[in-house]
Amino acid sequence: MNRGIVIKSTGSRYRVADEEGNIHECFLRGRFRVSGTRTTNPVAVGDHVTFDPGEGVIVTLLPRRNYIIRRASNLSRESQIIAANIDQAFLVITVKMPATPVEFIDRFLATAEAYRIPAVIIINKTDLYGEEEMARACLIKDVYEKIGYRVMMISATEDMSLAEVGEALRNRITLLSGNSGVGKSTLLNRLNPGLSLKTGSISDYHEQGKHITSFPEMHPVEDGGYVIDTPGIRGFGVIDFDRKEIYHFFPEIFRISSGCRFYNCLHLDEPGCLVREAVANDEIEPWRYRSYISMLLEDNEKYR
Ligand SMILES: Nc1nc2c(ncn2[C@@H]2O[C@H](COP(=O)(O)OP(=O)(O)O)[C@@H](O)[C@H]2O)c(=O)[nH]1
Ligand SMILES: [Mg+2]
Ligand SMILES: [Zn+2]
Repeated sequence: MNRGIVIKSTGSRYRVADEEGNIHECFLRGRFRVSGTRTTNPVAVGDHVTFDPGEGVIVTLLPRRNYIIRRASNLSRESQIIAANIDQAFLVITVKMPATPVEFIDRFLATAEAYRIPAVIIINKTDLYGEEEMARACLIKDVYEKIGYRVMMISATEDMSLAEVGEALRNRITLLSGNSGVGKSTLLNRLNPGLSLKTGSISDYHEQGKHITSFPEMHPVEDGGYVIDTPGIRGFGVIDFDRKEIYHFFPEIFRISSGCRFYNCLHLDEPGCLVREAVANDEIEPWRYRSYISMLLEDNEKYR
């Protein structure tokens, strides 16, 4: 029996890379079951498996360190596993063409925190930035670095700081996210010229339409490791936050919250709230607080 990692899944067929990097096309026997999960797909990219290379059959699923899910459909209670065993999540953002809203960044980071997956922010297209946009990019870098996140400023097309990104990807499984058009495919192509992924907003649009029900793919990076591209999937998919816990996933808010007067303070309008005080004193970035409140109130509606 060989050990391998699933690098592509189409629902019924699985592409498995063994420890030498050789590729095997495999399937699951009809009776293959994974106990305790209610998912439409028992095996996902990133899964470690044992398989029989002669028959091309996946025999066992090895324990997962983590996995991320989305609901199979809006009406369904079943969920689909997007990927398993993720080491880190990279969010590609841009200040211009298109401008990524900070609330989008904050939701992504909060979800990564909830999954306990380290997150990194990559600010791309710096070659396009004038003085004003560069100041904005530096402010974003500063705000998130102070919270404790790693932030890189790059240009995928001009080859600026790409070695740093390549280094951070080495020997890890990385989920790559970001709005359409920020340069994810361009970045991956630069890091692994063998990939030749389609780039440009038009092909991207097509891909999103086409792949809505499909599965993500893992691409090898040159010096070892894999990047999971998630066409048509927004970041981590959905997560059902418990509204009382959302602030746990904003590290700088969580750190300060232990000093609030009430142990169950939601940092809305409670007396003796140190979080609001810190926002007023600019110790907490006001946009981060607004993102938190926005998630909190949205959740509120959902649970009413
Ligand atoms: N000027 C500039 N354009 C870029 C950069 N990275 C990507 N682009 C362009 O942005 C568009 C969208 O890139 P793409 O990789 O398809 O974005 P994706 O939707 O995130 O995969 C393409 O026209 C790229 O050539 C960059 O660093 N600088
Ligand atoms: Mg793309
Ligand atoms: Zn408070």
